[in-house]
Formats: sequence, structure tokens, C-alpha cells
Amino acid sequence: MRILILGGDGYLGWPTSMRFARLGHEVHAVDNYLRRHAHAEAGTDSLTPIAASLPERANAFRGVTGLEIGVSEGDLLDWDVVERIFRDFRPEAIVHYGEMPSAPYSMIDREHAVFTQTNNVINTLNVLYAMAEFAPDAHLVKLGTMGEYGTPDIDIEEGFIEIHHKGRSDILPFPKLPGSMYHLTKVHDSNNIHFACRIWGLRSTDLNQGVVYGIETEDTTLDERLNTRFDYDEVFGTALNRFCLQAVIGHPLTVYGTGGQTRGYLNIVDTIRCVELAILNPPEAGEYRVFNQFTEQFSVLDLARLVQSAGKQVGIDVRVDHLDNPRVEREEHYYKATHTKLLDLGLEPHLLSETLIESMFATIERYKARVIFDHILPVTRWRGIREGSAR
Ligand code: NAD
Ligand code: USQ
Repeated sequence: MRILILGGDGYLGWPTSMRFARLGHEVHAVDNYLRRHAHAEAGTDSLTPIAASLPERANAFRGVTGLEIGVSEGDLLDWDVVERIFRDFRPEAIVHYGEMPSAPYSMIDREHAVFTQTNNVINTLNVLYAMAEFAPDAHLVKLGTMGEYGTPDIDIEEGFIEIHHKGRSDILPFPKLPGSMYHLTKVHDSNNIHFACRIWGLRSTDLNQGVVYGIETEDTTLDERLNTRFDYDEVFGTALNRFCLQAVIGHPLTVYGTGGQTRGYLNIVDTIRCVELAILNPPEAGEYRVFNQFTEQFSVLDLARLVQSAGKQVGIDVRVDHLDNPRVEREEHYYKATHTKLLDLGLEPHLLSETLIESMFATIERYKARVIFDHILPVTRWRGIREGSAR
């Protein structure tokens, strides 16, 4: 298949591009290096050294495997770029990772919020219009987030819920309570994509993904130039990745508040497999479906304890700190989210274990000299404007 990977230079996009090329697909990766620029501006960087550009990554991949990955350096906000790529490549499937992915980044100030919402919502609209015009039969696999749902006091369903109201019933989109300006963009995208499927007959799978952890995939380990990025700073680092790095450098684990915040998590290897399963089993024309993409749920404190216990196995004494929560979120709450659709398609999860955490420690140890210590503690606060409730 011809598969277009939007955001192909990112943490998830680069290993996905390699995986699909190795599976024999024709892959074209697009990126404008937004993520690299955001780190350069903030003075942060990936722990793992990554090749300098997408063309360099593709060259290294060709050198190692003999396989091609086509690349375009361009901004999805620019209609000319999107139009050209869709006209030239004529994708059969589009994997859309190409957004600004950080909740803290989107909460820094008005400018960052406006940028995040513009970047994410408008570039997805451009993709939908390009599909309608140049690739109406293609399948859009869009990365959404479990954070679209928030933490309601009822079980979370996969995208839709049957509602009985005043003697009538219907199956409607599940209510959304996102917790940041970033998470809100995913809700806006979902509405726009659902609309494009209903009105124009496009087909899409919206993958409401949980928090991803991990550093390596089968392809990244082939050669150091094929590394994917791994971030641990307060803006772009995610919970378990941060905790593993903190353990290795002797920093107390930064649990925000009580640590009862519960979320769905998955291994980076499973992210790629889920995207592959979605592509192999496309929806009907006009169908908009939602998969909840995570394999296990943990509280932040569960994760901290696991890292602590893995540390003990390898002789690292890990301390856990409870910091004042910089975010506005519920710290003790009900959380039960359905996630059977990907399992039904054949997903065999790589579950979190102490052994896996120990292997992450080993990789982090290898690059320890590159750690920038200044940006580990949280400084971005949700309460900058006016304090609200966690709901
Ligand atoms: P990432 O920042 O590493 O990857 C996104 C890539 O998209 C970056 O390389 C960035 O430069 C590119 N990009 C952003 N805006 C662009 C634009 N206008 N034009 C062209 N390229 C653009 O993030 P990631 O962690 O790989 O996440 C990928 C996707 O998955 C994101 O949409 C994110 O919201 C979603 N997601 C990530 C996680 C996670 O834990 N990493 C969890 C759930 C959902
Ligand atoms: N947290 C800590 N300590 C830390 C970092 C985070 O306690 O040092 C807590 C946060 O307060 C939050 C939870 O851990 O309660 C998860 O935070 P995170 O930074 O790991 O993840 P989040 O901000 O939710 O965003 C990440 C990705 C985003 C994706 C989302 C999936 O950056 O792209 O959409 O995970 S989900 O969480 O399901 O919405």
C-alpha cells in the first residue's frame, strides 16, 4: 500500500515509517520539524541522539536495510504543501501523527494555546480537504488521545455510547471532558473528522491513544542513526519515560500531587502494531470509528512504585517525591475505559514489567552524559489565569 505518515520525524512517526517500509509498503513521511524547533527554543533535547533531518534518517535506513522511505519537509498548515503531497503520492492510507502533542506546551500562555489549536485543528482540516479532493477512498488513521474523555464517573466506551433519554434512545459520541488546550484540539479534530465521514463519505479510524512509553523498536535498534527521540523534560516527556530517566540519574520521581491520576498506557511497539491493525482492517466508506488504544491502566503512583521496585533489582535507590500538582486534574477518581476493539483485531499486548523497565534503564544509562538537568522539574502551571475545579 501507499502509506503517508504525517509527523514522520516524531517519536512515534519515525519508527512507524521504518516498520511499514520493512513490511513492504511504499512509505512517504512528512514533517516540518516543529518538535525539533520547540526543543531548540526551550534548550531541551532528546536523550537519544537522532539523525539531523528526515532525509538523513531515510538515507541511513536505506544504507542499513536497502529499503526506501520517501520524505517531504513541509508544513501541513500550508495548503500548497498538502495539496502537492496528496497529488503526487496518492496515498491509500494516511497515518496522521503530525500535531503538537504536549499538554504542558499548550498551557504555557495564550500564544502557545493559540498556536497549538491552530496547528492541530487547521492541519487536520487541510488533510480532510485533501482527502476529499485527491484521495476519497483512502483511510485516515488519526492519532487522538484517551485524554479526550477526561475522567468521568462512568465507564468510558470506545467513542460512542447508547443514551436513553425521555423514552427514546440513540448511539451518540461519548461525552468529552479534556484537560488541556492540547487535549481539546483532539476533540475538535474528532468532531471535524466525524463530520467529513458523515457528510463526504470519507473513512477514518480515530485512535484514542493512552500515554506511550519505551525507547526502542525492532528497527531503531538496527543502527544508532535509526534511533527515535526520547524526551524527559517537563514539557515533552511523558510520565513513565520521565520516571525511568529520573531513576537512572538519581533524581526523585516527580509524582504530581497524590499520584492517584489514572490513565491508559502502552508500549511504543504496541502503538505501531495498533496502527498496522487499523490499516489492515479498514472501515467502510463513510464510517468513522474510534478505538481506545492502550493496553493497561495505571495510576501515577503505581508507575512510581514499579520503577522503584525495578530500581531495587539493579541496585538503584529510587526516591519518590509528591510535588504540588502543576496541573488542574482530579487526583483520586474512578477510571475504567473499554479497550477491546484492537484486541479483537488481534493485538497481543507487550505489557509493562520490571524487566522492561530495567531494559529502559540500560538504554538510558548508555546516553546518560547527554542529560540536561535544568528542565526536569515542572514549571508550567495550569492555574496561570484563574483557578478552576478539576472538572
Ligand atoms: P512528536 O511531536 O514526536 O511527533 C509529531 C510530529 O509531527 C513531530 O515530528 C512534529 O514536528 C510534526 N508536526 C507537528 N505539526 C506539524 C505540521 N504543522 N506540519 C508538519 N509536521 C508537523 O509526538 P509523538 O509523541 O510522536 O506523538 C505523535 C501523535 O500521537 C501526536 O498527534 C500525539 O498527540 C499523539 N499521541 C501521542 C502520545 C504519546 O504518549 N507520545 C499519546 C497519545 C497520542
Ligand atoms: N505526571 C506526573 N509526573 C510527571 C509527569 C506527569 O505525575 O513527571 C502525571 C500528570 O499529571 C498526568 C499523568 O502523569 O496526570 C500523565 O501525564 P503525561 O505528561 O505522561 O501525559 P499527558 O500530559 O496526558 O500527555 C501524554 C502525551 C499526549 C497524549 C496523552 C495521552 O504527551 O500526546 O495525548 O499522553 S492521555 O494521557 O491518555 O491523554
